[in-house]
Amino acid sequence: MSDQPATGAGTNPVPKGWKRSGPRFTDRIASSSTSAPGEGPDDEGRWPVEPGRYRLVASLACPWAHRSIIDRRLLGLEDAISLGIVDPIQDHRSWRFTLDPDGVDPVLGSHFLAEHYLARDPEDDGGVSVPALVDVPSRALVTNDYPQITLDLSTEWTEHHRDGAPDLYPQAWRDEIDDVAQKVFTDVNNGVYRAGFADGQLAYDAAYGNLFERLDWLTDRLEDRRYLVGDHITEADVRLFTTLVRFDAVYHGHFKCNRNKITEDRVLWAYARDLFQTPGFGDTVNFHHIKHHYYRVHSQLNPSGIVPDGPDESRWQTPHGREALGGSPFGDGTPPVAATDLASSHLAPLAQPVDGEPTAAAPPD
Ligand SMILES: N[C@@H](CCC(=O)N[C@@H](CS)C(=O)NCC(=O)O)C(=O)O
Repeated sequence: MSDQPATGAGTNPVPKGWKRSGPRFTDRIASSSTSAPGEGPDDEGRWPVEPGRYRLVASLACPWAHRSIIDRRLLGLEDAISLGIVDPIQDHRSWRFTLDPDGVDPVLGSHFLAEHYLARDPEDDGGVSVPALVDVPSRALVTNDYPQITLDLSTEWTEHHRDGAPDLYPQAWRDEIDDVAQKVFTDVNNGVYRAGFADGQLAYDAAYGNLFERLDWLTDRLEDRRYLVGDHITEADVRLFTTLVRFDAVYHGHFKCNRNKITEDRVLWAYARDLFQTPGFGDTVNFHHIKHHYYRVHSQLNPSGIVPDGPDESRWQTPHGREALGGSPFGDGTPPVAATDLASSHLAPLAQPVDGEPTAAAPPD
């Protein structure tokens, strides 16, 4: 599953313009690696699976990183792969560990994620993105290939999954998951960015048209089935959720995706709330980080830097009624039990509005 924009998506051809850069470091951590424990990648760029060796660096604001946070929690990989959370506000050196004491990541000992991109490639100047998996002993970035990262958490780390972990990428459903995820990526996950960063009216109109056509398609699909593919949560649901949960708070206004809100779509709103209320989803959503990132970093879209107070987050906890459709969230498995405070953590340094703070670099995505 490549997660690259397909051509001919939707019925509105998207003119050239804003384009996602794509991952540049595509090594994998894979059980098929022929490297011994402690060694680097084998000839195929595969690093050995080793609990405790790698650190996932993520932003709670970022929808692409959010996928890996959800999967890690659903699969119970917290003890195997540690998690570092960056400040949602980048500066000209990109993602920072300013939420940690003294601004230093306690495991990696670094101030900036960029240090690990440079440890991997001293010539690297191609941008720093999350999510990133870092090899703790060498401090080098292993991969920022976000679509592959989550698939590998599901399929390569099985030996370290918790008891009762769901199968997020079941063999029998992979073709369908890939197909749905590709459509969702092109028109929804990436579609909101195409609309928000469109460099002209035609590009915006096309992205907007494709986005809402695809949301209508999803509404039809989810009208009488609880999950996107099969009868329990899969990777396809994780990928759709991270965009839906940001939609009304950010994409509707900030990215001009405003035909309607998700709360105004009976089916998608119930579906999104069902997932939100499932352990592993809502408890990883940090609206504070999400809103502060988008509204303060994209100064070309929001020059004032004012962060909106709404929407009312309590609505996410209202009854959704989707149990009546059947299915069960974890299939034969069980929900994660370990608590997480990601939804409310790492707030202190952001709690004070900062007037005249340094202008953040405006990343392309
Ligand atoms: N850039 C990655 C996707 C991940 C991504 O866009 N992450 C954003 C945060 S939501 C980021 O780190 N952007 C900073 C940058 O690309 O410079 C890709 O297209 O492969």
